[in-house]
Amino acid sequence: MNPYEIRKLFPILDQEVNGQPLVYLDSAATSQKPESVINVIAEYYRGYNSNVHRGVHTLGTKATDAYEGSREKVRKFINASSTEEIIFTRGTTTSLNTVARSYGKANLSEGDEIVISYMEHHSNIIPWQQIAKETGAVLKYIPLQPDGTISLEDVKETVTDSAKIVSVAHVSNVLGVINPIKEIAAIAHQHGAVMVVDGAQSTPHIKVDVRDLDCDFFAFSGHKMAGPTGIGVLYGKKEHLEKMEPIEFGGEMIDFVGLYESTWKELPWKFEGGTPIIAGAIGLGAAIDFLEQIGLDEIERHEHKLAAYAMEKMSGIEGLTIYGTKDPERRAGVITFNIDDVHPHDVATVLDAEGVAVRAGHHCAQPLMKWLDVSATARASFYLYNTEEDIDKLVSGLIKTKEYFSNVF
Ligand code: 7TS
Repeated sequence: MNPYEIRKLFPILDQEVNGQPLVYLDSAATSQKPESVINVIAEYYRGYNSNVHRGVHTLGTKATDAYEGSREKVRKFINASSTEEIIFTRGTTTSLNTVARSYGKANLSEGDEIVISYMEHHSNIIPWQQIAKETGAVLKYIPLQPDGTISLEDVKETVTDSAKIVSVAHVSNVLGVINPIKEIAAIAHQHGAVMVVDGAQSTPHIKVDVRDLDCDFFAFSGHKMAGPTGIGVLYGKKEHLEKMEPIEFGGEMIDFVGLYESTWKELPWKFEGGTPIIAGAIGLGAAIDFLEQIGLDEIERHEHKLAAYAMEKMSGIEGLTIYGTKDPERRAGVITFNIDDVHPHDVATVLDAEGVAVRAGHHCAQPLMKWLDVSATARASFYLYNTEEDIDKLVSGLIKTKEYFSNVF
């Protein structure tokens, strides 16, 4: 299927914004959803909405089968060994907080080191800052190369025997750079640290194999990969999850409740307190079906091609700076940029008038903004439904932006 055909499967894209056909270039914030995912969620609510894991009635059994069926789809999608290693959460943020609050709290003490990088999203910074404060652990940062990539030499220098946790994004939401997680995990393991991966921006775009990466934990969100909001995943190696305490207590996650003591269900349910995100998990399963039908390799190839095309066209615009590596093979479909003397919010506003949706701001990565020495940037991010025509509209919108602001001042 070519991107023009794929685009037709996303009903939201068939509309005009400000009198112009919508060009959606903000998929790193959240992706659009295909008709098939929307239908599967509606079918659940219309046909078999019921709570899971409780009753023996027919609707409840159907809902449980669909919910647990999605867990198996996730397992296969990331090549985990067992569904016991797949925990449904609200999203990447909740998944990373769970690792910090549960694994971190139990395994960190005074002087231990948590190693992250300068390119992390706030969701992979703040949980570690907080747990460092509580436990007396120290937060350390892997520096970046001038092109915004991570060098393994720097990882080797930063990760020492004091490191207990190394947590790095698989793909940066700002620079689009794909990090060498497998190699970083090997270094972490040499020093006895666990490897945590923020996969929010990789799972939608490139094939993820948690066993090949040999990471200990892997977090991602459904809404960035054609699925609904409010659902995400925490993968963890069974050997860790078995020893970890839940962080949410209540219904669903218990085995036995006494007056003063209680025991927990087995994996993965001990981490899923309360009525789970049933419609979300079923929708995520449908999103995985959809992405697998197109093929992750095909999606990745398409995005590399679009990124290369966009970078070539955009670098022809005088005064436009693209941040991060210029090698399209090392980046996913995210291009972050600024135009000299134009605030990124103004760039986004002029583009919006042209029907082109991009994001402007700090992209929840303020330490990276500091490293780039900017307060904000504009960001165009692509997905499987974007076309070269979309990039052409972005580029003509950027040229208009430049013209507009050079006439104003
Ligand atoms: N990690 C990365 C690398 C992200 O890009 C995001 C969201 C998160 C974690 C948090 O995911 P959540 O689903 O729990 O919110 N990134 C963005 C973004 O770039 N623009 O809006 C949200």
